[in-house]
Amino acid sequence: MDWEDSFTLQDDLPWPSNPPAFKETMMEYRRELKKLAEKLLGVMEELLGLEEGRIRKVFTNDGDLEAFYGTKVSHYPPCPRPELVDGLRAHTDAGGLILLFQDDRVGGLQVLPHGGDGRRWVDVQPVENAIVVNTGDQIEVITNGSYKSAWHRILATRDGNRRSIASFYNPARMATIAPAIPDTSGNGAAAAYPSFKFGDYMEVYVKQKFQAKEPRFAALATK
Ligand SMILES: O=C(O)CCC(=O)C(=O)O
Repeated sequence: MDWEDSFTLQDDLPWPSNPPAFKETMMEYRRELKKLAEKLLGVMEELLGLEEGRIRKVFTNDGDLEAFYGTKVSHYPPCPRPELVDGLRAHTDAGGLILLFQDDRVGGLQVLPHGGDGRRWVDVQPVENAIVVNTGDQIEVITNGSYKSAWHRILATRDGNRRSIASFYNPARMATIAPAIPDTSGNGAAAAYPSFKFGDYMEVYVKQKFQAKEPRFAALATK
């Protein structure tokens, strides 16, 4: 259980009609964030030595499909017993690039840095007008582990209402995901990621979201 309420916005789903400016404002926000996500993917491609647009091509099966783009609006209300429950339990995100506009007053987001002992959570402090960039499991596969998906969680708090808006730029469900660059870890086959359809990955993810990601990759490798 998580101490969170949320709803998801997509262009082709019904939208709340109240307050009246909500839809127009959020549509514009989503448009701008989508442009930012595509720009950031371009920067990643350049840094990885991939041709321009390569990750987008993977997400869309070479332009035949539409990348998935959704926005999750969350509210973490005050919790009388925060020692018993998380706002949102630790997980990595399933998809591609996640752009998070988090509350600028009420904290709670923590990440588990790579290269640490794997147990020390670090606060992502609220910063006004900042967007937190997070990479999901599909970016880990496509980059062959160069960009690992980040473990994160939201702590429940006794005081304050935390709000956040997370925009998910993900592959199409029928897109085929596979590493697009060679493995540079030096671990050989042990570090290899499988190839699969994103929709098949999601079927495993919904059942195992709050567990280690490696068994999810392994489950897809045997399909
Ligand atoms: O609410 C947040 O700040 C992050 C939400 C999140 O991690 C998620 O929905 O996967």
